[in-house]
Amino acid sequence: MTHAEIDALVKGFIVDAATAPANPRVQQAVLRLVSDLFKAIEDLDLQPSEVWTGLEYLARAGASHELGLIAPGIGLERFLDIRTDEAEAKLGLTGGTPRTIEGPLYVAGAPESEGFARLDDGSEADKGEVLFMQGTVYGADGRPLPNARVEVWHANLMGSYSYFDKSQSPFNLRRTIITDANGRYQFRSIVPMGYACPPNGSTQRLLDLLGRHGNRPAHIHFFVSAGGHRKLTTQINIDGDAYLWEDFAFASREGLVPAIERIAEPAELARKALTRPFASIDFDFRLLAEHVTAPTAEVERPRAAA
Ligand code: MBD
Ligand code: FE
Repeated sequence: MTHAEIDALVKGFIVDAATAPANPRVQQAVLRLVSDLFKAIEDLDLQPSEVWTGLEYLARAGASHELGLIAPGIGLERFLDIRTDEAEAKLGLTGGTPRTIEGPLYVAGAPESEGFARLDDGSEADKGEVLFMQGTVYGADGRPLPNARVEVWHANLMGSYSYFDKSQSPFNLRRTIITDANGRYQFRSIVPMGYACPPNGSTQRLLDLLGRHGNRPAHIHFFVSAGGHRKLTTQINIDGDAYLWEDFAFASREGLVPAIERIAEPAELARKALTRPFASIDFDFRLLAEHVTAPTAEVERPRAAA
C-alpha cells in the first residue's frame, strides 16, 4: 500500500469509526502513531509473526515493569530532555546546570534534613570509599538560595537502589537536604558503583539484539527545587568510570562530571572522624527562573513512594 492509502485506512479505523466524542489529544496521537506503525510494517515488510513477536515483547516488558528502563535505553528519555533544552533556549532560559534524565529509580518520601545528611546506612562502610559531596544552590539572580530542596539518590556498591533492591534498608542512599542560610548543602555517603540492566530482563534482551551493553557509569541523581525556579532534574557522574561516555541511557553530559578529589591529610581525616582517606566532590547547582510559557520542568510520571 502507499502511505496515502495507509493514512486513509487508519483515519477510517481511528477517527471515522468514532460514535461518541473523542478525546482530541488522544485521537490525534493515536492516529499518528498507528499510521506510523502501519507504514513501518509496510516499508519493512514486517511479517505477521514478527508483529506478534513485537507485541509479546512489549507485553512482557510491561508485566515486568521494564518500560521505564527501555525508555532510557532507546534514548527516549534523553530525547525528551533535548526537547526541553530547546524550548528553554528559545525563551532565553540559559546558564543553568545542565539537566539530565531522571531514570526509573526515584522513590518519594526520603528523610529530610537541613544543610547536611548522611545517606548510607553504614552497611557497606568497610568495603566502600567514603564520599563527601558539597556545594551551593544558586538562583536565577546568581545569589545563593537558602531553603532550596536537594533530593539525592544513588546506587550502592552493587549498583543497586534501595526499595527496588529489598535487601537494602529503607531509604538507604536516598535523602532530601534543605539548603542552609548560605544556600549550602553537604552529604556524606559512599562512592557508588555503576548500574547494569537485569541480565535476564526485557531491556537487556533488546540491547543484546542491538549489539549494545546495558551499563551505566557510576552516578548520583538530583532533583533541585526552589520557589520561583524551574525544577532541575540532573545527575553527576563519577569521573574515571569506564562507562563515563558510554552510558546505555545516554545521560552523560559536559558539565556533569565534577572533579573527585582524594583527601588523605591527617588533619582533614581527624575533622571528619575518619581513619582512611575519603573522596570529595564540590558541585554547585544553578537554577533557572520559572517562566510562564515554558513547558513545565515538573514532569508527571509514575513514581514509587515509600
Ligand atoms: C539507573 O540507575 C538509571 O539512573 C537509569 C537512567 C536507568 C537505569 C538505572
Ligand atoms: Fe541511576
